[in-house]
Formats: sequence, structure tokens, C-alpha cells
Amino acid sequence: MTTLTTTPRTDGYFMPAEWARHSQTWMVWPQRPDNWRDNGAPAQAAFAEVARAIAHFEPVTVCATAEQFLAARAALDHPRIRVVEMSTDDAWVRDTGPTFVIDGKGGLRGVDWTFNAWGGLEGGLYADWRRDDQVALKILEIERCDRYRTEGFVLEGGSIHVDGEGTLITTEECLLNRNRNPQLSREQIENVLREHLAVDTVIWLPHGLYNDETDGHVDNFCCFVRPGEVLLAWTDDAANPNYERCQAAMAVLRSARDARGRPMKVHRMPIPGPLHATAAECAGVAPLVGSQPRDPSIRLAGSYVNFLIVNGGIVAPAFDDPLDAEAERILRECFPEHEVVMVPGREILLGGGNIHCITQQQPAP
Ligand code: KQY
Repeated sequence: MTTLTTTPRTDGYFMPAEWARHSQTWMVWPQRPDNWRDNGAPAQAAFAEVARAIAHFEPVTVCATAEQFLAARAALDHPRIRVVEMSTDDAWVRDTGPTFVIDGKGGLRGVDWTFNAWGGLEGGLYADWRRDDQVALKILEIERCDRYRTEGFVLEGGSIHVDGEGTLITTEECLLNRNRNPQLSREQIENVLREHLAVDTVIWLPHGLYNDETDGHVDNFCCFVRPGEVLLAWTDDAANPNYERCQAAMAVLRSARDARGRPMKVHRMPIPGPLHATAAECAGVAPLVGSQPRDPSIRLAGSYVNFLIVNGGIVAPAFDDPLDAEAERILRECFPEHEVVMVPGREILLGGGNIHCITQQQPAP
């Protein structure tokens, strides 16, 4: 593995869309007791179900700490799931793993963004994120992929989505937040995205979903379903704290043109809930100084948009909510060529994210 001093764009590499063929998907086994209740046991069962659902379509590699390696291996008993030992701080490989880039000629490399636990000392979610900042490097070592490191430029994979044809969507709430790259202007941040993902057009939504622990990651709010078409989390209820956010996003998307000059077709995905953790669920978390507060009064940022596209399938969260069936119907309509599999997402949501946040696709070169 070599760390390159050029950029993907200058080398002819770009980030493909999530629906481009994958060679595998990466996950990290959850364990930290100040984020996952009951020492992680219910989350581990939920992650195992997600891993098995993905393995139905493509190989999966799950990284587990030395302490959890044998437990993970036992729980992930499936011929297409590989378990490797890796020390980590938490389990959000969308944000800590590499963003893979390809050149369309068989080349595969990775972008290793600087990670600061979603805000560093200004609102970050844990105080020591050094092991998580090494996850991308370690994955690229395992895969023998060359690496681009954006030293000092902070970004999480969940804060961007691309269509693979030159367009990226993100949110101002996250990328322009002063706890990420306060030294850079919007134009300078766009330039880093252009250079490292080879995109030409950046569509800036004002916000992500309300009370998301990441300062509004786009992957919990809006995603591409194909070039020129997005799926946006939506509510018509003016009392929902997401109402203004949805309206603002729709206004941007209605006037946007993508890198190929296309207007955006917007599909609406209802927001489940309101969802809240129970007192018993909160009591199972063992907080440390600085841990995310867990309280039944806090509205959870549940979203059906937080799904993963895999080879021939969609793996999406269900919340045991009356809207689950409608969400599944919309996903089938948006992805008629994919098999839609709904997997219980509540335990993952209790930890602060969902299926897209805990997975990282590796495109087939
Ligand atoms: O959703 C994500 N991409 C990460 C959420 C981190 C939550 C930690 N409690």
C-alpha cells in the first residue's frame, strides 16, 4: 500500500455510484457499552442480521476487535462473511472506512479522509477517535489498495452521496459546520470533493434530518436512486421538526441541475415515528463522561433512506412502524430491478445511525 501525493482526479479515478457492482461490503462489529446497550448484545444481533442480508447478494468482511473476534465469528456463521481482527473505537465504517475510487480500467484505490468523531472537541461523539481514524488505512492495507490521505481535511462517508456521473449531494449543516473544516470556505471544500471524488457539480441541501447525531449526514435524509433521481425523507406534518428541513431540501432540488444538466426527479419517502428509546433501552447504556445522552425524551432520527444498495438488492431498515410497508413499496418502485430486503433497524438506530452508516461498499474494479 502506497500513500499517494496526487489526487484521484489527476490520476483518472472517481467514486462510482453505490449501484455500480461491488466486490464486497465492509462492516465493523459493535461493542462500546457507552453507545450500545447491554454491552452491545442486541446491536450485535442486529448487525449480524444486516451482514447476513448483504451476504445473500455479495461477500461481507466484518472487522472485530481481538476481544470480540471469536464472538463475532460465531455470530456471523455464513460462508460469504469473513471476519478480520481490527481495533476500532466504534462501528460506523461508512464514516471511518475508505471511500473507494476506481478508474474504470481495473484500478481500485481509496480515499482516507481525516476522521474526528463527528465534530472533534466541538460536539464530537467520543473523546478518543484515533483508532477509528486508522480504519480506512487498515482496510486499504488488507486490500492492497493505494491510498489518498486528506490529512487535516475532515469528512465522513455518510455526509456525501454521488451519482457516479459527476454529481454529489451533501448538506451545509454538516460540511460547513465549524467543527469539521472551519479553515476552509465552501468553494475550497467543493474543490477537495472535486479533486478526490472527481465530481463536477455539488448540490448543497441546507440540512439533514433533525437530531441526527452527525450534524445532518445526507445519507439519513436524501440519496440518489439513479442519475437524475433522488429519494428524499419527507413529512407533510408542519408539527414535525423535519418539516422545514424537507421543504428547504425540496426547494434546492427543484431548482438544481446535475453535472449533465438534468433536473432532479424527487421521490418522497415518509419519515417513521416519532420514534423514541424506551427507559429500559436507555438504562442499558453505560455512559462515560462526554457520551451521547440517552433519554426517552430524545427523538430518534429514524429514516428509511438509510439503506444500502448491494449487487441486485436493497437492504433497508424497518422500525416496526405502520409506515414500514409503505417504505418497502416505495423502495420496490424506485428499484424495480433489485430485491428489497427489510431488516430490523431499531437497535442500530438506538446507537445513532442505520444500515448505510454501518456499511461501506467496495466497488468491483
Ligand atoms: O450515522 C452515522 N453515520 C454515525 C452515527 C454515530 C453515532 C454514534 N453514537
